[in-house]
Amino acid sequence: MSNLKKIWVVIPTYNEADNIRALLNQLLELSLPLEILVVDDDSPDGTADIVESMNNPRARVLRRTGDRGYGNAVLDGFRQALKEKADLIVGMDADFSHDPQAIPELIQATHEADVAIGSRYCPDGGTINWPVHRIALSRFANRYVRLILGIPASDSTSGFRCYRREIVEKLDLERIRSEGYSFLVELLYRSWLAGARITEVPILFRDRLLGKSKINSKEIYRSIFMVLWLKASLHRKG
Ligand SMILES: Nc1nc2c(ncn2[C@@H]2O[C@H](COP(=O)(O)OP(=O)(O)O)[C@@H](O)[C@H]2O)c(=O)[nH]1
Ligand SMILES: [Mg+2]
Repeated sequence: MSNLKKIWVVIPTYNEADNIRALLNQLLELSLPLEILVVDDDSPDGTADIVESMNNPRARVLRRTGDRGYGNAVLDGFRQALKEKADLIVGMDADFSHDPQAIPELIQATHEADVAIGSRYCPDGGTINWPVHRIALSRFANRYVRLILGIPASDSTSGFRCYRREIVEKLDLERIRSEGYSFLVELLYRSWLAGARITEVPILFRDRLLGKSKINSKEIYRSIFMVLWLKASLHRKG
């Protein structure tokens, strides 16, 4: 049944020239008919040109210009996937922190769920080589989010997820306010409020070997306030 589904993988990129070709090759080698959309914010290192040079109809690039941003890039990718009739949308990073080999399991999990999260903090999940301050921050963020918003998930900040089309259609994507880290929390919170069944699949998250993280402290502080804003402004219906 699942092989009849149209599955899109949306990968936001900024300066991932060191990773993108190898990642796309791994995705294309999976025995799944994935359609891949790289959403690139005009990376100066030519990430988008690399995707185009691969000349594979299953791996395309959406070039964004203007303000760059992880959240808006993902949203543009999701809009395109909906427009092109994707049944399932997988979101993942380009830096090999999210192992392509976990995708079949994520897809399988959406048989019984609307959102399947590749999770570091459920039983059997974990992180490899991640600096201890990043682990501490991520753990704290997840406990904080759960305490304030009550989303039934142990890893609400993971960007490795598979969504069923029906749940993405229910979200008013234009209304999403956050960028960066809280973007993932907002997307999950809105999904949960819209009635999504959420499930978690354990993953081992590896720190990137090549390229640089784009995290910055301003983003972290903004996210803390954003979670409170979400709590104050959005409520579970019924
Ligand atoms: N299009 C786009 N992608 C971004 C932007 N910032 C980060 N990314 C991508 O989002 C993913 C996660 O970013 P990363 O820097 O690895 O964040 P970290 O894993 O939290 O350190 C990677 O694929 C990045 O290339 C951005 O401003 N625009
Ligand atoms: Mg990363």
